[in-house]
Amino acid sequence: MKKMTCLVCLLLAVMLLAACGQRDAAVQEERLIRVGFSQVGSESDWRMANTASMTAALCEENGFELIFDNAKQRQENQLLAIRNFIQQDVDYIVLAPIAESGWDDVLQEARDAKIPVIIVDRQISVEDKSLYTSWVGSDFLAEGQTAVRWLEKKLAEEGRAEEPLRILHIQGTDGATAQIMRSRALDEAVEAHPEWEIVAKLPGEYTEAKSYELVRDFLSRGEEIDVVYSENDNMSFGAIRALEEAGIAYGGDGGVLILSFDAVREALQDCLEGKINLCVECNPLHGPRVAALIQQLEAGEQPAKETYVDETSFSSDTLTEEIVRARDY
Ligand code: GZL
Ligand code: ZN
Repeated sequence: MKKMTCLVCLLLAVMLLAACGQRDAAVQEERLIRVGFSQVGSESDWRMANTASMTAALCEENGFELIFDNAKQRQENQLLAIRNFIQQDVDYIVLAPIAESGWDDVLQEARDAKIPVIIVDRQISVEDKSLYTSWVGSDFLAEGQTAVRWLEKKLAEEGRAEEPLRILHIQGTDGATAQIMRSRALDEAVEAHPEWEIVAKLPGEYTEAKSYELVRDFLSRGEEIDVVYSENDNMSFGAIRALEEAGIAYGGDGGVLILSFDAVREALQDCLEGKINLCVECNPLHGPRVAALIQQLEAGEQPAKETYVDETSFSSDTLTEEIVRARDY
């Protein structure tokens, strides 16, 4: 009898262990990867598209629990968000940095807490590059060079090469990689073309409202311009509003040439209608790449340190209705 009782106990114990194992596996299965994402803000159409892409990819169905923070274009809010993520002991921190500098201390705190950090979009400049695991974003210098090459070609086609050229430069948020590099491309071009002149650099902070105010005030001084080099589409929309109010022709033949960055749908529509001459694409759809990077890390793999996204450009002679309609942002 005694033997029988021991056998039944043994059987029960084995069944119990198996059940726990399954439960653990199920729990393991269900355990979501907790990601804290610090986003710059909601300053532009591009930024909204980037947020949509990130939140769609880092969703529960894909195995993630996303903790999202909108820093409203203030770095101190991003530092606070990252410290909160560390307090909450997330599995990963994703940072879309507003500017390149100021991250060394907070990323050291993340490393002390053994939380890997992934950077998206703009870059960061830190003493120790091992403070972040990986970066996904654009080659902003190449974007700027695309715009400059297009301008040189346009001027040559119009027989205006080597003629004096007055450029109004509307810059994005100071210290953002997109601003630094798109500006560098223009500055290098002005170096190469002594007949080109940047008549003003306006700090548009990537917003339509700020750009409109600055361009309106600039134009009220009566200075003539030939080109607007605008470091994102929303600032181009603001500049266009100011040009229209001042009764200055733009976009088409003989008007002020408008070069813009991001290539969001509204800008492509303006390009199709001959209001914007060139839209240089900046791809905001980083969500799937970041999700894949995290899955690689979960699988114990070492992802690439830097991943550049593919980008192109559009001008009124290459754009079609279909391209604009197909644009999902
Ligand atoms: C570029 C991104 C810039 C966009 C702007 O990757 O950082 O910030 O060009 C956005 O539209 O505000
Ligand atoms: Zn020249």
